[in-house]
Amino acid sequence: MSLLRNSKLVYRIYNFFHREKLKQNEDLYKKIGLKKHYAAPVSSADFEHLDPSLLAPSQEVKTAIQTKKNNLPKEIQDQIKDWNQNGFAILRSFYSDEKAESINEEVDHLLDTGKVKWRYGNKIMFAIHKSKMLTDLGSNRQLLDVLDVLVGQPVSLFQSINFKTGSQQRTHSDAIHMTTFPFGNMIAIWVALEDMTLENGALHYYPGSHKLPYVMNKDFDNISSKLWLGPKDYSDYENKIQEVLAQNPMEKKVFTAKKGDVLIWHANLLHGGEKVLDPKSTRKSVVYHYFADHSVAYHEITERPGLRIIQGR
Ligand SMILES: O=C(O)CCC(=O)C(=O)O
Repeated sequence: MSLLRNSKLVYRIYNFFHREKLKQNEDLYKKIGLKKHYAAPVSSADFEHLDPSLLAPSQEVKTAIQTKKNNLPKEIQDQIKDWNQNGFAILRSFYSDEKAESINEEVDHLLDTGKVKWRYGNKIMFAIHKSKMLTDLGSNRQLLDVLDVLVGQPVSLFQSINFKTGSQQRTHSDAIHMTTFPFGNMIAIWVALEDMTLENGALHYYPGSHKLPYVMNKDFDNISSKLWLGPKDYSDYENKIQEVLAQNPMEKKVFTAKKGDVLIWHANLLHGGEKVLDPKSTRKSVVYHYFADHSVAYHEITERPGLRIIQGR
């Protein structure tokens, strides 16, 4: 990591000028009695002494969520019924082939017109800020209802990542990138925009792994100081996850999805991208991440508060 990227001060100055986007956190800090400036670095260490029930959904919210659940089509209720045990759910053919194709055309258009750019090699980050079509795909009414039901409270779209080739990302939990207090109030969906094969770097995941303890900075000795982020690299985190899996052997599943299928995963479900065996293959997909509205949102590894831009519906 470069010196600038490792400096807490740089992030703090940036955050200072984005108070509007940090308003949810600011209000929630007050509610839970956390004495912290809205622009200040924040990490799991800040919440260790706090009771998660401080931000538990009210009875009114619980009742509204139960009503939503009862109103979901029977087919979807069946598809999500093992969520608590598995930490994932698959909605087959949730989007039509035509919808997936229109998104692929939109992504090409965004790239051709320079509205979005590749980041970190093969990712398009936050295309939702440039495309209503992509925002709408991730804010589909029925989908949001399902996510609200799974998290147990209303969630809003936060971020999108588009891929045209396999990510080949090593196994991780999103909770190291997008974290909440209380834990578990982030949820993600992954949409197949074409058929997946064993050659084009399909997504993999470990059913039940969401029940493993969250791996946070302190768990791989990534301890920050007042001015600097912790000294470890992201690969140290990935190595730690391999250690956790060696100590807790689990079945790995590879999602050979069909175009239009959706995989939903829990904030702490371990997942990643398989090796791309055919270098000429494409693997078009989009991931969306959502935060519960009534949770503090932050990025554990960079200790930044979550700048929430999209209010969801
Ligand atoms: O699409 C993939 O292969 C992995 C994506 C992923 O792990 C993520 O966005 O968290």
